Amino acid sequence: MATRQGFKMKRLLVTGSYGQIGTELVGVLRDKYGGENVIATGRKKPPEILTKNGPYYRLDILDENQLQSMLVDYDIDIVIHNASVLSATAEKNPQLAYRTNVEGTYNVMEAVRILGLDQALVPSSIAAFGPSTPRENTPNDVVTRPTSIYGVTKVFVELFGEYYKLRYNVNFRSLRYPGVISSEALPGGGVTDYAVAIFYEALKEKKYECFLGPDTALPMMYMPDCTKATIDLIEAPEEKLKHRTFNVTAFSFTPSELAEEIKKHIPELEVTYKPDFRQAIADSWPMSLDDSVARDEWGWKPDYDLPAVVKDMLDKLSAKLKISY
Ligand code: AKB
Repeated sequence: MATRQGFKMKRLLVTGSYGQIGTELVGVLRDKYGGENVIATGRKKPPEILTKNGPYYRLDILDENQLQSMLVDYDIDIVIHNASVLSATAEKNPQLAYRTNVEGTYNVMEAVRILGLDQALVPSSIAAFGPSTPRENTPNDVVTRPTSIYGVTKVFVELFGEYYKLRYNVNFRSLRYPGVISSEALPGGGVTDYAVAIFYEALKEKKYECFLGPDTALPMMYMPDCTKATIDLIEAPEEKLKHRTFNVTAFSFTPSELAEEIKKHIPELEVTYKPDFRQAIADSWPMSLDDSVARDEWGWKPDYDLPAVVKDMLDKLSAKLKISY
């Protein structure tokens, strides 16, 4: 087993690792903790990026015996439970969202409790908020009464994790991720997916039809900030944490503001708007977040602003798609 200065390196298991966040998070974790110390898992055949520097295993998060055996067999200390059905897909199949997001989280928390593991990090989302939450500069500790099934499952994650901390002293930690913009894996089934799709279409077609209206502001961040926030929270000293669940954000923008920023590089881009069922979900979420609790307790601070994200996304995707701009 890999050691650093004579100490056992932490071993981590990531569920849902082929998802938008997992795909990049696993690589960053492996750079930090060593390839063999980060076990990527999921239900599908993984992309090469997840198998080249470390192990990947098939794991069904609803199979609690398989989960517990794997945690024992690989001597895992920390579970990052990313497997989740996202907002738009969840709305189409609430029963699937319940099973994956609620029962999956139950299985993870139980395994961490029974086996006495060091930590469970289970992401939440801006979807935990709802129409009765103040939508501007939404505080960390405020009413959470979501109207989407995805949001309902994320409130469960937060409250169940915090209950396990209180009742069993399980080291539960959670981030309320905003929309995440990324160049490696496509997001799968969220309301904020437009903020990635628009880059592909801008490069390929020079036009994009957005499923949200032009003025729909949502909190967002770039993937390098998302992976940084995740690792910083995992590593935050326990004595500094007064909360277990944290708002994190980098900036907010509307589809038309994002389009304007992309047009600075691709002036021909034409964006049209045809809101669908995802609009109502977006309208129930915060427009901007107050993440001062994360900043105060564990030093959260994003590195990327919107112009930097747009430039970096266009550079990365134009190389990947072999389309110059
Ligand atoms: C989604 O749109 O469902 C996710 C999220 C904000 O949690 N990206």
